[in-house]
Amino acid sequence: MKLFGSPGCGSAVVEVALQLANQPYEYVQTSFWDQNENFDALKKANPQAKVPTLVLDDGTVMTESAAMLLYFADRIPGFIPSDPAKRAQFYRWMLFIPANIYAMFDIGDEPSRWVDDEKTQQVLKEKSVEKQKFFWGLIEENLLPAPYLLGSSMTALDVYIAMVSRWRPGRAWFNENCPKLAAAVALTEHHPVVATIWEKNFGK
Ligand SMILES: N[C@@H](CCC(=O)N[C@@H](CS)C(=O)NCC(=O)O)C(=O)O
Repeated sequence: MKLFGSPGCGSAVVEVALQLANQPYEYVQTSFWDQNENFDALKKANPQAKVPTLVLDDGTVMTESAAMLLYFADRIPGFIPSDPAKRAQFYRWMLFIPANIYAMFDIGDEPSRWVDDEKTQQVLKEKSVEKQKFFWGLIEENLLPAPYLLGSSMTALDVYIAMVSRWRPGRAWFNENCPKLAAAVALTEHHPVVATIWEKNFGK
């Protein structure tokens, strides 16, 4: 399998899933912001040219970080909760995050794609972060970690939140305003596979 990714991007979480599933893969580094010699191959596989993009052994192309996590999840013990009530929460937030929080980066990362005026671009970026804070607040209100987000084992949701919470509005805001989530994230980041991949993606 071939994973198109870039340090600090959504590919981080897919690397964790690939490694926990013992799935060998080739990491191909490139992105919109790092248009190196691999960028054309990324564009060919995914005309959106976004990372992560995963090309399976049979040539099937996958986009969407959450879809990739779910694709490998049934090969990783405990990665999807077995209790039906927890599973309902799991799927809810696994889709809520890309649909809402991650989607805001499409606006905030490159506001010039949306509006021409530079001042308006700055306002748009700020508004996208305000929205993200609101979305984080909803998750914080709804989950009661014990000690992981959905109980005693680390699920795909823990790893996903551990990654997305590294991005805007940033860890300082997250730790202060989402203390329950932050406690579970701290635990997840001690997992040896997560810690190794995080070091490569986010530094120490
Ligand atoms: N919905 C996609 C979003 C992927 C995405 O936006 N990736 C960012 C990097 S973290 C990207 O490649 N952005 C480049 C661009 O917007 O052109 C997912 O969940 O995988």
